[in-house]
Amino acid sequence: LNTDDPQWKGVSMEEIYKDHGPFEWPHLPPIHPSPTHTILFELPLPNRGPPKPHPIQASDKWSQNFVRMPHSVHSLYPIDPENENSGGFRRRWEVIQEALLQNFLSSHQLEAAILSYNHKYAEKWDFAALHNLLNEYIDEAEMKLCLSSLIPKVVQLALQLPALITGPIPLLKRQSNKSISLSQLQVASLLANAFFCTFPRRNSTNPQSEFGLFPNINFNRLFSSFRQERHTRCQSVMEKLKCIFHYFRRITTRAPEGTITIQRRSIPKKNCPRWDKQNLKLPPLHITSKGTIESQGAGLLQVNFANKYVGGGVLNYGCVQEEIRFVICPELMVTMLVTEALDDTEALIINGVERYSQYEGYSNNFKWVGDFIDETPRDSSGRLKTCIVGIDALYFKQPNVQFNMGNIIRELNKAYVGFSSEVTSNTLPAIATGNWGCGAFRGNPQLKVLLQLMAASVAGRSMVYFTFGDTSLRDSIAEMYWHLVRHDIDIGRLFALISQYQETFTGNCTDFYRFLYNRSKIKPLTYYFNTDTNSPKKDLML
Ligand code: AR6
Repeated sequence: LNTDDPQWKGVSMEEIYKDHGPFEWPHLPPIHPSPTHTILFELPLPNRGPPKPHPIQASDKWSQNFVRMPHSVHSLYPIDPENENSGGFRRRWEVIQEALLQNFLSSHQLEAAILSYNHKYAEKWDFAALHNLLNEYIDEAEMKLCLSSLIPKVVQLALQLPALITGPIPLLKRQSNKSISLSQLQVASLLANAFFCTFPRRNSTNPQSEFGLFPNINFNRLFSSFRQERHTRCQSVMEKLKCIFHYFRRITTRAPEGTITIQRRSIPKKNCPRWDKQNLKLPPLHITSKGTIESQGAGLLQVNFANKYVGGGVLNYGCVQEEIRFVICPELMVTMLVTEALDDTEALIINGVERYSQYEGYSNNFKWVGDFIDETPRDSSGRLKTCIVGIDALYFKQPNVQFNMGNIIRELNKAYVGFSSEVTSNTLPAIATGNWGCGAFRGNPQLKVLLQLMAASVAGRSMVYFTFGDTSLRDSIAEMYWHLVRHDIDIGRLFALISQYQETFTGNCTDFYRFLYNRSKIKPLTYYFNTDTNSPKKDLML
């Protein structure tokens, strides 16, 4: 073990980067149109300025397989919303334009404008979080600046949607392998529309409705996430809103010029690896208690600890890994517009999103602390070389359920789908991950790290693991890792050991590593001795 730097164990970062610079690896081939890849801007990219929309001649598809756009000629609204059946209909986009093109003097006027084209929800939605942010949380001068300067710019951005997005946006539905590339400016306009809650058919809470299996996209949920009895969680809602306002400030000050690609990957279960038959060894591992996936995982395949409804609680009270990533890199939220809930063998890969905010703290203590200039270089298709993969772990109410082989295989397959790549190369970027499924979803990190390592091995990648401040977890994983490596335990054998553990399982998963040590021939010295006192462990003295 390397002991020069007490923060990390395993192989060095130089070895992980294989003597490349962090950004020398391509994650994806250049953007190229194909039946499974929709590109909403013109190629080749201009030398400067934002990409031009594609196609040049706008086309509007109002159907099940595409985003129902707020400016579609098919999106209609009753002329007399109080009395839908009497007065006929007009284009909803006209109502939206009229409502938003005004000088807002208060957050309540903004609320009234949003409700004027969402009449059905006037009684259901409240805007308590938005009111609290503007009228209590920030000072009066800031509030005035926001309403008089920022909001009109966000309105302009939202209303440019028909000029910016000229092609239909396909939905990334279940069991499909599809990609969409958009410019960052197009994403900004879509998010400005989400901010003003203009997307039609996306507000029903009925799971049977057309978009019942899609995440929320309109921001009304976030604007209403403010209840006094949830005081501590409300603070993080305020801070998330600050991140989002900051993003809009940045992109309305200077239009972003890059592009992003969203890719849904779906591998049928029958094509997932036979875990009992794998004879590959564990991949190289760098494990550290310091740093975060988004900062120290630069250039690597960064794991988003996702919800099957991507974005999780970002437009609600949620404020853990996924939600924080989504508010510091708000372009990620556009995935919520297009991605149907992920199935067991599906993942979502996003290339090119930019980070705009610095933060500190976590969960209830999360705070926006200021601007962040993202220095990540771009690839030849205009994407920042940031690659994020969303994989949703299982939620375990009962800890022992996670050792059922069905669940073990589900998590192995899920990680494998996220980590595998259509590019076959022996220099795939390593995975930057950590306690996936072990926070809100209550999994066991000692098990989950092994499952992620097994999937990484079969996918042909090394791993950088962040224990998020936990030094004893780092040490226990590093010790187990070297033990397995020293004993030449391959993936199939490790799978068999885990399944034996599950058979003898007594309902208490704290003895999992002990079991693994026991079943392999030679035990590490720390199995017998307390390292701090160098004395034999009492419970082993019998
Ligand atoms: N870098 C490295 N490790 C981190 C980071 C980070 N930036 N942030 C957190 N961790 P959690 P889950 C560690 O609870 O259990 C969301 O609502 C930290 O130890 O976010 O898979 C999603 O939308 C933390 O306890 O992931 C899902 O609904 C652990 O990672 C749900 O949570 C797990 O982070 C997923 O829950």
